[in-house]
Amino acid sequence: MKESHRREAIRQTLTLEQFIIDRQEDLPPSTGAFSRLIRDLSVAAKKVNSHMRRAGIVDVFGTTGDVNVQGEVQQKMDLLAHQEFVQALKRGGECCLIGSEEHAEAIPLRNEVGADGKYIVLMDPLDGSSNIEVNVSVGTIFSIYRLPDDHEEPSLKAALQPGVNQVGAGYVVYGSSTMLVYTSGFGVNGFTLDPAIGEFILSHPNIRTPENGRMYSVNEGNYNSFETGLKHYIKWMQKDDPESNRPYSTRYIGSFVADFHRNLMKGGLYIYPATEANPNGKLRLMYEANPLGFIVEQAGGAASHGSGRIMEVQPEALHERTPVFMGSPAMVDLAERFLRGEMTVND
Ligand code: AHM
Ligand code: MG
Repeated sequence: MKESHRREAIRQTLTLEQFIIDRQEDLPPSTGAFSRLIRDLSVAAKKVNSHMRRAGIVDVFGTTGDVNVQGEVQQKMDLLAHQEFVQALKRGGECCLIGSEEHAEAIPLRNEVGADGKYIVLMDPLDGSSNIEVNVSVGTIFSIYRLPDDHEEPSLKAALQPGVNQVGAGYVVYGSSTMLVYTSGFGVNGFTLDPAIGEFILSHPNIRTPENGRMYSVNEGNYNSFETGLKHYIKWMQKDDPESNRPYSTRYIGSFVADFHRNLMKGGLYIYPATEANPNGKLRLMYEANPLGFIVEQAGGAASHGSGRIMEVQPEALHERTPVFMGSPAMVDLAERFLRGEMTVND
């Protein structure tokens, strides 16, 4: 993205809402339902942001004392974020079914008065929440599907669609500024929250990720339980080779949205592979891998589970996990080659 395009976009003060309405007019026939859905999500994001900005002063730190469906300790902010998004989607009426990382079952909304929404929203309301207490960036991730025509009533089965069926996906990063980045399958655009007016403003139009990068993000503490091909790839990235700009740098925040956002903008590779503790990887297919996979592909990148495209996986359960290799396409391609044993550290 050219800096001059960015500056021009900011000068025009195009709000997220206006941007979506403009786009919608380009794509008739449209009922405006998708625009309203994104607006509802953005309102919830603003509310979560406002809780987060006061964390440390108000009582949102720490755990609820419960364990979520993943067996992870639930943070108070996880629950608060989940409640804000569910409430916004219920109120908005465009969503018929929610799947949330913080809730064991899919949540149907059709029983709500007057609700006849056509969209399914799957989300991780607050990713990386264990980082909040130490003031590290966290994020929200969402994935949007249509209720299939043959499912008049929203059910878990209707939600189990492969990522290629997504009609929208996005994330919010609560970082040094708060940004919402989304795609509806026509490129990727980023909006920065202007706290003075409480609006997301188009600040990063048409985001493209670099073809290659020299940063990789992985929890290297798990190195001993990585498969051999991955060990070779990591050692290869650490090797001295000025011609190919090696060694690369490791950057790992431990907050997927933040690591993903940096790599998207600067080029790089995010890896969460199978490990001994998590034989299918740790990240969730439906809440984390598919939406960020859709975004990275729309920005010119790639998302693989090690031997194929994440978005083509047919999910069998709402909370299922997948290994993740996503980012600059040249780096994802190399990862797959190392995993197939076609390359070794000596290449
Ligand atoms: P969460 O959804 O429960 O917050 O867990 C997902 C997080 C990601 O944000 C992050 O990339 C990963 O877990 C870090 O895991 P690890 O501490 O094993 O490296
Ligand atoms: Mg989470």
